Amino acid sequence: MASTMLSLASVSPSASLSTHETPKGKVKLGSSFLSLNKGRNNLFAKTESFGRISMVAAVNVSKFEGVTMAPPDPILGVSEAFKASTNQSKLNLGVGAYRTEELQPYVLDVVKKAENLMIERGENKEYLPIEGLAAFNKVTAELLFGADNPVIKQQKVATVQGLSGTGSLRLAAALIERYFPGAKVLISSPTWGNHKNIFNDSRVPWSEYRYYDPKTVGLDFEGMISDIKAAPEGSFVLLHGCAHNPTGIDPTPDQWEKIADVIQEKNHIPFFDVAYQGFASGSLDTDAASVRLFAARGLELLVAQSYSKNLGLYAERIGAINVVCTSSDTATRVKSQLKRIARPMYSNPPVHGARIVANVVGDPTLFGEWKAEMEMMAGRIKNVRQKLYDNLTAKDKSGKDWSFILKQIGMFSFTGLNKAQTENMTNKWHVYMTKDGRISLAGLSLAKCEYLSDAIIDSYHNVS
Ligand code: PGU
Repeated sequence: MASTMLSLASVSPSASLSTHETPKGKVKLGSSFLSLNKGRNNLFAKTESFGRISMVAAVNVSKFEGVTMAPPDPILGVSEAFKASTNQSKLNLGVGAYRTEELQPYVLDVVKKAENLMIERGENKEYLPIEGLAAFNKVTAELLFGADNPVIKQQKVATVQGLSGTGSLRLAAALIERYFPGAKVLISSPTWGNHKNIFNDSRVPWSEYRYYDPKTVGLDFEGMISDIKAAPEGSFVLLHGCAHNPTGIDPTPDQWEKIADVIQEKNHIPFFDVAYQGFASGSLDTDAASVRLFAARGLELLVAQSYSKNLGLYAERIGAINVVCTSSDTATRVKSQLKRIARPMYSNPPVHGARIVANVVGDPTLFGEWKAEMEMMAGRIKNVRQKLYDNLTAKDKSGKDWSFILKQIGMFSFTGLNKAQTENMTNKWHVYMTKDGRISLAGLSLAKCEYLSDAIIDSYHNVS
């Protein structure tokens, strides 16, 4: 039904809204900016002026007419497509989320015990302080650096609870945008796709450093070093603390030392993303070695942490941002600014996951049980990795060397399949995976390894 309405919106700019054109086609409304698309999506463009009163020919026009359809997320969109499939053989190897051998989600026993403790104690649901739960912030920094680390003892770390790894990275990005205007963040090529979104939305410029070498299916160490060296002095260098996503390839301890050398030489600031502590090697300490190496050099650094994977707390959104400073005084000021950034973003963080982490890490018995469960999860992934390799080697008669799969660590395998091949995996074999060729081995069972091998061999050899 057509409807016509009279609008006073454009009687005169000053009579309705206090607006004015800015050079970039943006209209300032009070102190915020509203982007108005020119042409057909612009509601204002539909306005015809009749002297001081304007007619708007609005034929059931939505105020959101100019909003275009966003593309599906390259990772979480895969889960949506998987859910929509009715095929019996379907396999979700997209998102990095741990499944049991029966391909069911897994809630850790220690998490259930920690939740029971919360009920027994009759914990309330009052707001947390802006910086989060104090008991959580204490244990999370200790877990990362080690309780005896001088940076902890000397209170040089500003720790603020964040909305898991993503939210913690976002807080850090906002801090960089505010206090290091124009500074660039260097990210690995490739990296977890959301890194680019986080820095784009935070208006922090970024560029890539070489990381993966498809020829060796390994680390392009020379390329990495020379790109970090070539970056403007004082850049932030984003590093995956362990279990690099998506490649599953980490620098060796010796290479970490050399990376630290060049970062130090160039006065860069290391910025770690630690989303898999304990999941790479099965040991929390081993997986924190890269971060501790940088801290031991007395460098200032940022570390975002996540408990999505290692405690299976995906939906609880629990993690932290840690900023190691040269003095406790600086750390106090940095923390105050992180709080200031968090307050208008989400006010204060959720309590449930924070209490779980605080209860598990803070209790020696539960902590020991957690380590055993993490080893079990990391062990299951290693078994699946081995079985997949065995099946590929036994079934593929072309002589292709699949041993790179065994060299990769963590939840993922970077198969080297190209976009067309991954599409074959999904369309023909109902194997849901990201288009960069990554598969999450955490979503694979021993029973499904043979089926997956058939799908990979077919896609690899029969699709170019
Ligand atoms: N950093 C890296 C390197 C990650 O791989 C992930 C999760 C995160 C941070 C953030 O995880 P949080 O849940 O916010 O703590 N990556 C997974 C999960 C799906 C996604 O893209 O968020 C993945 O499949 O790559």
